[in-house]
Amino acid sequence: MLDQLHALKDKGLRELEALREVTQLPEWHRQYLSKKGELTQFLKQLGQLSAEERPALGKAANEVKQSLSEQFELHQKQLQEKKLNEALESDEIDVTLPGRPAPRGHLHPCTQALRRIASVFGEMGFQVYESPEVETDENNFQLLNIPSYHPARDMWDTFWINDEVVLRTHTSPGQIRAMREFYPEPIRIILPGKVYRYEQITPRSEHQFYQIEGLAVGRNIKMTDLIGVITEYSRKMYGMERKVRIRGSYFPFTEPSIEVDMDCNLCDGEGCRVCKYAGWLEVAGAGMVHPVVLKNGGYDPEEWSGFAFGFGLERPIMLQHGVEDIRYFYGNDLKFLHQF
Ligand code: FA5
Repeated sequence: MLDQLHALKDKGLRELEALREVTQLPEWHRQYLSKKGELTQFLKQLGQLSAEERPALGKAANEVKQSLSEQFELHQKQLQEKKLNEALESDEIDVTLPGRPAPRGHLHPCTQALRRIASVFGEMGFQVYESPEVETDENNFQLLNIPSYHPARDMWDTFWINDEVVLRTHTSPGQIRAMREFYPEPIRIILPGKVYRYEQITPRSEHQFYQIEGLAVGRNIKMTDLIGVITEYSRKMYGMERKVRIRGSYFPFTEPSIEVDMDCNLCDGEGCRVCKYAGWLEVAGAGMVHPVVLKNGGYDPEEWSGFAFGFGLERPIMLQHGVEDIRYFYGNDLKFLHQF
């Protein structure tokens, strides 16, 4: 019987070696190692042996079973590897090559700054309010105390859609929309967005740029509140070392009016093209909301007061990052944009 057993082993191994395809393996396994396989059938005969013969033959049979199982797994692994290699060689797509990295974009420097600004003002309790870029002459000018004959219109000439509709020249018309929407509640909002001007393009002036309007309306709001908010904002945004200068100014929709300048770090105050050789760059207009504008928004100026400001977005970024020409922001040059 021992001879029979060894013959079974030799036959199994020989046949296993001869197999060339993975698909042939289950049949071999069924024939030799399954419950109905030849080895199991052989083991069943052990019961007929005498008690002396049985242990030696049982042991030998188990060794054969183990050997066949090991060889089966080894051969299976080899055939699977062979199949994979053949597939890789014959296939046009090599799945083992590293993938092409997808280039990751990032936010435009203006969008990054807008988000940061919204968060800094958010900490001071200001909500973001959005208003349209295409505006009526009435909102953009008339209700802001700029009638059709007013000389201030020259400063803010823009692109006209028709006689009554313009691309807004500033974010200030949003003040009227917000007041009419929020009345009679107090207001604390910022209005970020694009504005358009009929403008001579220079290193510091574009014909389209971003502004961030701010508006606070309430009882007892004073100029000192405005200056406090602007100072806090500049420090949080640009650091304590940035100098801010406040000058008296004029806007038809604020009274009194101020302008806010930042020291020019492009030239360290020496004077350059961007700051027009002044050492300071004008970054915002502001003031106390004019009583006529409050009234146009629905608020009684005897009871209510408010402040408003309008920042340009690009100029402070120019100062912060040493950008020498505002045109870079809209030139779509990736060499510029990748730096932010
Ligand atoms: C205004 O637009 C007023 N609406 C601001 C305001 C709001 C005053 C609320 C009072 C109350 P001004 O035209 O100065 O003001 O523009 C405000 C800021 O926009 C400027 O300080 C400057 O930083 C920026 N700015 C103006 N023109 C340009 C331009 N052509 N290119 C880039 N930035 C500009």
